[in-house]
Amino acid sequence: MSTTSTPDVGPDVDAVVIGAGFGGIYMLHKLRDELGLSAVAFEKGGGVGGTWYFNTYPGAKSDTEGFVYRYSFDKDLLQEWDWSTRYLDQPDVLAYLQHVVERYDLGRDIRLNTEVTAAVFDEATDLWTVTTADGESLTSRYVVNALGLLAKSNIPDIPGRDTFAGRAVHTNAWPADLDITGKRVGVIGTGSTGTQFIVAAAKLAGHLTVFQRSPQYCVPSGNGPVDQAEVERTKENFDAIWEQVRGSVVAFGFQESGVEAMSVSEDERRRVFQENWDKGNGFRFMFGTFCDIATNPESNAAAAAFIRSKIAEIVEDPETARLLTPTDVYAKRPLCNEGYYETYNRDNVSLVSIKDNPIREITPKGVRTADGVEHEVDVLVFATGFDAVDGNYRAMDLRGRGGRHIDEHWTEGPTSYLGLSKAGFPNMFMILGPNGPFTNLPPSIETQVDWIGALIGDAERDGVRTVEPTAAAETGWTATCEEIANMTLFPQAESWIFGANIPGKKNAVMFYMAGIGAYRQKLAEVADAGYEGFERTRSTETAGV
Ligand code: FAD
Ligand code: NA7
Repeated sequence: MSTTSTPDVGPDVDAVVIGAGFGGIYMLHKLRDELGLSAVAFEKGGGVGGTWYFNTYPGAKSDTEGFVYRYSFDKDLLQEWDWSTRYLDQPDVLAYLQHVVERYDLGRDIRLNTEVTAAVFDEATDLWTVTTADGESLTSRYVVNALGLLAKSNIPDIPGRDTFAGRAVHTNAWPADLDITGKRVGVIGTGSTGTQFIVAAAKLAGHLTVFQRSPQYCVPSGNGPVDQAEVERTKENFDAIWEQVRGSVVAFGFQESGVEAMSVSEDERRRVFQENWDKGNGFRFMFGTFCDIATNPESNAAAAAFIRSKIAEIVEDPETARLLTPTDVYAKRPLCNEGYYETYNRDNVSLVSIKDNPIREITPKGVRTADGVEHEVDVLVFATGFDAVDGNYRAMDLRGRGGRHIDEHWTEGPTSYLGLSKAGFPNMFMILGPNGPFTNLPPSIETQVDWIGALIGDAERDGVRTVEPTAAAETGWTATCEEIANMTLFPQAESWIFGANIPGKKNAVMFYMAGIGAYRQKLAEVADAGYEGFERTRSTETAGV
């Protein structure tokens, strides 16, 4: 550890947290209530909850089963908070997060409606200056970004977009006063959000027109009511459940399979696929059936063929079935839903394949496709996803050492050390930063918050002035993530996981795909080795501590 003799200018607060979703809420609690630091969180939304504050579109819900889509750090809260459906509807998750904020009285240190526009590190003082959209600035020793990895909306720049005379909305900014009952609704996008919206909107809209770019592999979610007896049984088992989750791969609360798909007979494969189709859940279908669906092309093709056979069985109109049937690799974030393909059997739903018949323009009345047809709608919904992972970082004037903007560091795509720190950005941390784990996210968020909290706690105890990863450590972690990702089939599918959904975005590995268990082990090893890969400085004033 080196020492510096920079002057000790007092900060306004010890720590700033940016964002008040699952990540920011727990981070604020950790810093303030467990580490005893002064901390403030800035949130650009008008309420806490992040994803669950903004995504209020019809059908919005978790696709992780509710019993593991929550925090695990508070055992009393686990026993107190009930659920009544297998997946959590958006209002339920929002109410839960609001409850957590109230439970720990975090609201007094959360500034809502406050967007951070800049966070700049000053090498003379070793402090961050954080500036908000209303021009206010404050200094802090630590900055933790909890900006969300699926939080910066992607709204494609389709010609005529601004001429539409009806309501045009992105699902991540659903207006409270928008009721689609009886209306003519168009939706662009058939990802996780789009499929949720389509199933729900079909039951409300007068007519629903789906503009589909890519057909999707979607399995049933198995959603339905959960009775109180099952809730109580789960509560009794929570210790074992969380232990399993933390040691697993995808952290979805089921045991991943250890069996290779091609090691069993075709009949047995079909039986296992059917069994998991009946149980429901996208991650279960991809990781709970066989261990190599996401890695072995032959196994992947078998799973894909099974789903295709289901589409053929379910969808009544052969041409609609053909358009809904994917032919590519099954390697996007796996989708699940209740009755997605069945929805296309409804009279009030029509499908337009914009791969074959592209959107030419948006008109005042609706959407015109290449065949000249103008699809008239009252409401046009962009379920077009997010500038994922690094989008919200680049949106800020975020500068580390030497005044270098984060974009200058991330010319080849976003990188990090361990998904939570960045070389050249001292005392700055990230929750769900680039190359963090690809899992059910709350357990990974908790893992990162706990680890960052321990690192900051140790730094405080040891009189550390700055802590940041070395460039070599970051390069090593990036190489590890690339190596692991390239062992999977995910890079072969065009999706947000690698940035392929944003025109002009550099395709890059953005996740650590070895699972939460391996990730937690790596974090433990780094900490046990005295925060291997991190450089720490101490001020002369505290050097003797
Ligand atoms: P977020 O909840 O995105 O919060 C980030 C916050 O930072 C936002 O409130 C944002 O306003 C704020 N912010 C960003 N930039 C600034 C700034 N410059 N200044 C001030 N504030 C800022 N994950 C799962 O694991 N399972 C699921 O079932 C699941 N379902 C999902 C369903 C939907 C519809 C969506 C969109 C995502 C889903 N996700 C799911 C991913 C989900 O985002 C995470 O599970 C989790 O909610 C992320 O929490 P977070 O705090 O990291 O980010
Ligand atoms: P996704 O998964 O990125 O899906 C976005 C959808 O929008 C997808 O079907 C895209 O087509 C489509 N899209 C995107 N841009 C365009 C343009 N320009 N034209 C037509 N269609 C377009 O985002 P989601 O919100 O559904 O899900 C993101 C995550 O959030 C999800 O995994 C959950 O964790 C919650 P494509 O299929 O790429 O051809």
